[in-house]
Amino acid sequence: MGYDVIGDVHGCFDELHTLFLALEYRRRQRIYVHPDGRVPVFLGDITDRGPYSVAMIQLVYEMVVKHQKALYIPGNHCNKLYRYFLGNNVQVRHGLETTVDEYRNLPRFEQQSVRKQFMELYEQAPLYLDLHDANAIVAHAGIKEHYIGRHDKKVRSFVLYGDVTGKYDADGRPIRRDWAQHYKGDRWIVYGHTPVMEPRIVHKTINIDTGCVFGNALTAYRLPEEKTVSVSSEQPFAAEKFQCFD
Ligand SMILES: [Mn+2]
Repeated sequence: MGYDVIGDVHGCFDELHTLFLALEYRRRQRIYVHPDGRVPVFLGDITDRGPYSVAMIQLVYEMVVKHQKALYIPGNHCNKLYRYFLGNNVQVRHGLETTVDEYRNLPRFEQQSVRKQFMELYEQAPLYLDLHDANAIVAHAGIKEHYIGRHDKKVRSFVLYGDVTGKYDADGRPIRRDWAQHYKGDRWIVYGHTPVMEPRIVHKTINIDTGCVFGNALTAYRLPEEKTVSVSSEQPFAAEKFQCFD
């Protein structure tokens, strides 16, 4: 089976459309399908910050739940949106405000349908994916080798938020440990979550969050080919959002 793992979309529906065409998918009614039956994998954070979060929910729901032509795992933004839809008292900031704005501007019947679709998508999603036939694990913020197979609280927090220290830098961003440096496994770990200017390969890990919503690019990682495909972002560039590694 061929997989196309797609980095954090964050509501950048137009760039996703362009990426699907670059990957030779075709639009069939409201979804995208590949003539060779390749499977798109969304690695979380499909909404927030970008212009079309509601359209992203509808598309991913259709592809994953309704037509079962794609796979999806949640990111931290998905987790927060889910808690918002549950009625929990979450802070509507850090990008969630754009999704909530779009949602509140929908007619009531459409609000109900979008909320129901997202909750169903989220509830059916595994925490991370083991793509056996591609020898790869897909997890939103990555995963340590000895966490694979586990689903406890510690692993759950790691795959959603990454290897955070609980401390913040001068700009208020969480300080993270670089878990990828210590990865020694032979399976690919495909992840996103931390925006980088170029796909970042360390051992057999690859970060494909190339910060589309911050004006850089949207990236897919193709397996088993081990090839990245990127398309340019149409969003304004925000250099300060990108992580630099030495
Ligand atoms: Mn994230």
